[in-house]
Amino acid sequence: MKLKQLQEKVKNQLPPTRYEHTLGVVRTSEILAEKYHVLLESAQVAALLHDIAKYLPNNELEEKLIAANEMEYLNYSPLVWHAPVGAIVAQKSYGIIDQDVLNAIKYHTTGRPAMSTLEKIIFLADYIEPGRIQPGVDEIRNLSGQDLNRAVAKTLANTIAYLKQKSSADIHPDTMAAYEYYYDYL
Ligand code: DGI
Ligand code: FE
Ligand code: FE
Ligand code: FE
Repeated sequence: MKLKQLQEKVKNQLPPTRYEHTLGVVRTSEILAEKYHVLLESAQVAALLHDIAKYLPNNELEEKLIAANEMEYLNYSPLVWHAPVGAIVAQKSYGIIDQDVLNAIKYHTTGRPAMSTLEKIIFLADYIEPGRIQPGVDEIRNLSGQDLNRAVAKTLANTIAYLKQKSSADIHPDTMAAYEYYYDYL
């Protein structure tokens, strides 16, 4: 499928505000891909599809996780389920076979230790795209242009602090493991 066709299909699948967010992630990923020498097309496809499962009802997300043998996610917040399911949908319904692209979608919410450059780009672009206004986002926008690992470390620190303050007890272990891995870059 050509990028324009893919974009049309995604547009028809998402509410307008989420599609706007997605286009913000695409643009941000393009800039980072150029800067950090990642294949532009991989960044565009991963960004376009990263939230493709965001509006599936929880019972459908649950079904898809079980069918794909990814039950561990069910022990954690439903807010993270759309990421692994997004990778499943990208493969099954969009014919994506590039494992790096699929991983970038799968880990865009939690992160994980030792991410590929593409994974880091999607993880960060999701956090810093122009529509985002959370506290500290400008610092991470600046860091993203200087040092990807440091930007990832800071994003994980901010996300964990935010989740703890919301008293979300069940922070996903990939998020914690990623934080431990990237902590030295802070
Ligand atoms: O889908 P988006 O809104 O674009 O962004 P996202 O995929 O990064 O989702 C982030 C939401 O997930 C945010 O509200 C925080 C929440 N969340 C819940 N549990 C966890 C979590 N995020 C991380 N990183 N780790 C968790 O364990
Ligand atoms: Fe998401
Ligand atoms: Fe995110
Ligand atoms: Fe997103």
